[in-house]
Amino acid sequence: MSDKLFHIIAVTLAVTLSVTLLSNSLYANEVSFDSMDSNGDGRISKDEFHDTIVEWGTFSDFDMNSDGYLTSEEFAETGYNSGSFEEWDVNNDDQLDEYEYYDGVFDHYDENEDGHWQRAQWQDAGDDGFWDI
Ligand SMILES: [Ca+2]
Ligand SMILES: [Ca+2]
Ligand SMILES: [Ca+2]
Repeated sequence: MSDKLFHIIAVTLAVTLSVTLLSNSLYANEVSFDSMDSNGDGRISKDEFHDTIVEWGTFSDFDMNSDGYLTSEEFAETGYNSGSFEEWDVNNDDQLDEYEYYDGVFDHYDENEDGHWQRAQWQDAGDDGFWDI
């Protein structure tokens, strides 16, 4: 193998490797349990969830007319049980604001109702595609 060819192969491998590492770390920053658990106690409180999720903004994906609220029609697109809409609409104005929506999502997966997500509950949200943002 010529030195030049070897050089080209080495550079190609190095670039491929760094792109792979970079994309993995970006992915990890966006959706890892640990990055969300900002106080590192091994569980995610509702506040920790809110702090991160508001920045990611999955809400806006469903707020089709971008008025800051989900109607029952917009909510139907989220894939959650349509019966949840009234339950999540805490102030009964027939629409969900961002906090009502995220509170509803959080409580939906907080199956042991301790106000925190353990790792398995975070994973359940992932299994439902919640982190596919
Ligand atoms: Ca925590
Ligand atoms: Ca809307
Ligand atoms: Ca409401």
